Amino acid sequence: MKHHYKFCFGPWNISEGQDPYGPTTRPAQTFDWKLAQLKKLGFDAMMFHDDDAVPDIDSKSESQIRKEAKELKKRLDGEGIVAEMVAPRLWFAPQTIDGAYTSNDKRHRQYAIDRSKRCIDIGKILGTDLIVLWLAREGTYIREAKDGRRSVELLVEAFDAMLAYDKKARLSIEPKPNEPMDHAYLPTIGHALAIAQLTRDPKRVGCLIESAHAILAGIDPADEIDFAMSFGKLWSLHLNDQNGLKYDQDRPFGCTNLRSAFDQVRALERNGYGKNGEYVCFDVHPFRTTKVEHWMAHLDNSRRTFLRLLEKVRSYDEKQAKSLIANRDYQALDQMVIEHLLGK
Ligand code: XUL
Ligand code: MN
Repeated sequence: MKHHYKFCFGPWNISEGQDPYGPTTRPAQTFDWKLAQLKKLGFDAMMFHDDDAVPDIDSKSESQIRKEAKELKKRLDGEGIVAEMVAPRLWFAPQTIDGAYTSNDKRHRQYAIDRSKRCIDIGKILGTDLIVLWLAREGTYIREAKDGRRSVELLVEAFDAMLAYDKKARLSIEPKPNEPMDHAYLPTIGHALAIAQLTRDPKRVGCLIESAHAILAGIDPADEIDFAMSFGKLWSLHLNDQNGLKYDQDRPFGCTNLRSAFDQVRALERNGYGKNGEYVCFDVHPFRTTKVEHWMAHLDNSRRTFLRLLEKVRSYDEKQAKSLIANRDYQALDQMVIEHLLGK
């Protein structure tokens, strides 16, 4: 089947199986090994955190960071792999314990902005203008610990500092309602696109939808796609799945709710996602129980499921659906979708 979609994942999607209750279950692998897997599976691009690109970034000078980013760019070019985005990892350092851009400590807020600038430098060298912001610790554990109104101002100040630093950079906010925080300040795409309007250049502030994050917010991921794309603001995508309201599971795409996955692919198709060069990324993790020899299956399977669902979207009987809708026979429409997905 002919299609225009290009696929992507990040090095953290080849996780080693550690969870809060136990150690790793698979051996560490080199970055070169991960790159080789990406090529072997027919993926086109890799997404990076700033410290995936330049490890131990906080201990390095600006010139050292640039030097290492240039070396990485050479390796990627050698393999024919594109860097889709770079994201500042603002949730590991001691300076981000109480939040990054919204920390109550001014010096820590400055650390977050400085580090974001280094992230933009890396993106520039790797050839991407897309900076993804998963705002992990921008929220509260204790509601009264921060002033919500002030936090919105601080977020806008930080985004403005990034937009001013590089006139080409685009910020793609990845909302998630909780985990690690009790409540995050930007829990949904509506929040992301609304705060974009307060920045110095709203045209350069868009979003990234992750299926599981929408599910955690109790929202339909396909509706989030239609909403973001109505504004022309869906610049990246983390497809995966999530079984209800629990920890962020990053399950393979479609593995829990196939029908919702079908609806997501249908929304992407009707909005022409990918036609401006956007990538379909899978933010999925192998299960803790996964054996070394099956390590890449969750990524391969997510891509296979996406392509199988694309066939289902393209062979969906739109005419029949239209006539059932005109007759308000949603019972039959419901069954038609189920039988289409089940196949003959
Ligand atoms: C966290 C998450 C992150 C971002 C990148 O839930 O999805 O991996 O996608 O920082
Ligand atoms: Mn994600």
